[in-house]
Amino acid sequence: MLSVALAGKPNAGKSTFYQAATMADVDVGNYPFTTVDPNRGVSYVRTECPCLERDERCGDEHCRDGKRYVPVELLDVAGLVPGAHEGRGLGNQFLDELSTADVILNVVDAAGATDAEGEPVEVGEHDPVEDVDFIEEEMDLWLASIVDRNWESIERGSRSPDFDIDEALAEMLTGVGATELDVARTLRELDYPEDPQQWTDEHREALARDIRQRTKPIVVVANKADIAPEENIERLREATDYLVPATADGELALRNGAEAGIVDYDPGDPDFEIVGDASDAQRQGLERIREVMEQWGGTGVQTALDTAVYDLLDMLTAYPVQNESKWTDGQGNVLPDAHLLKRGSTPTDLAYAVHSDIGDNYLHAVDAKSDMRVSDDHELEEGDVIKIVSSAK
Ligand SMILES: Nc1nc2c(ncn2[C@@H]2O[C@H](COP(=O)(O)OP(=O)(O)OP(=O)(O)O)[C@@H](O)[C@H]2O)c(=O)[nH]1
Ligand SMILES: [Mg+2]
Repeated sequence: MLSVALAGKPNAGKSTFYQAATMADVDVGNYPFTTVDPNRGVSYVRTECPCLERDERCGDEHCRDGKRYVPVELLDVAGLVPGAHEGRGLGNQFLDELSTADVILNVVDAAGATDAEGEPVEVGEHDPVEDVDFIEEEMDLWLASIVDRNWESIERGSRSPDFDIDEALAEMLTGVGATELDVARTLRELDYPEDPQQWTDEHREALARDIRQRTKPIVVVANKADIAPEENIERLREATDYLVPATADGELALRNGAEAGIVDYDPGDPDFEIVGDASDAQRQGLERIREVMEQWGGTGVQTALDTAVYDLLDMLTAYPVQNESKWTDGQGNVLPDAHLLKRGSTPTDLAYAVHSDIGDNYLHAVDAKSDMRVSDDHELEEGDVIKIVSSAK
């Protein structure tokens, strides 16, 4: 499963975000290092279900009236402070836990109500833009330290006659979540000596930085938008490529409210409706959340996940079926599976995502929307429904 990790300084709202996005019970507190052991759970990205193109909704458990929720793993780890790569705070342990992540959500306290170490201060006292840069910096230095630690063994390996520097680096870096393709692309960009003895610290840092950008891209979540000065959010937007204003607290209240039957709200909706009995205090709280949602187009929690997966990682959703006219699996379930694939993926890639046997024995594919056979190099599109014909038993 695709893995999204929440990173950020302590007390920024990572666990609140996690709780809202997974509905799991975790510790939340207004002090640094509330979270020590990582939380790992299932959350969802939201897209339009292909069943919207048909007369009837598919009725799948992950589809609510055409709003399709596709599972991803969500990881919530301890807060990160400056110097974490050298072990400050809960540094190293935290960073190692990010190895499996495909994309990072850097949760920032946009209100500036916590200092660099996560201690509470007055709203606006801390500049949240600093929290954007230091996370990248810490992650780069962490990767650089892993490269450093492994360098001796690479040097040792270079004495063997069939030593290949590209292979040696690929072996080391796949350990932190890079694919062979990532490493190949990084090495193509960099200018570096063949002999590991001639590498300088700068070479190693450049390698680490490039691999980090490729394997751990970052969306910045401007959290606590409900109390943040608007100017902070605008400056954050200028300082980063992917920014999503959010109120994790607000999302949590809405999900709890939906569960209790007080509000009608699906994650990612731009608004909600009060449908049950709510006390005056609850109503007031909900109306406050509505104001924030009106300003930013929603609570931002779902948008942050969607931005990370669909925009930054550039993925699409494809739906394998066995029956191309009914869009069902062997048991008659309509659109039972949704797979996230990189844009540019082909039906063969989808076949492998379903099962390696299906991939190995792939024969051809049929686009179930047009009922036409598609070529092997056909690039899948968002919402494609595909029947894979394979000789696998
Ligand atoms: N106003 C406001 N407060 C929030 C929001 N999200 C979280 N908080 C508060 O921020 C504080 C920290 O929340 P946590 O979720 O524990 O933060 P964390 O980043 O997991 O903290 P550590 O585990 O210590 O690193 C708590 O008091 C939350 O209630 C939000 O959207 N708005
Ligand atoms: Mg936490």
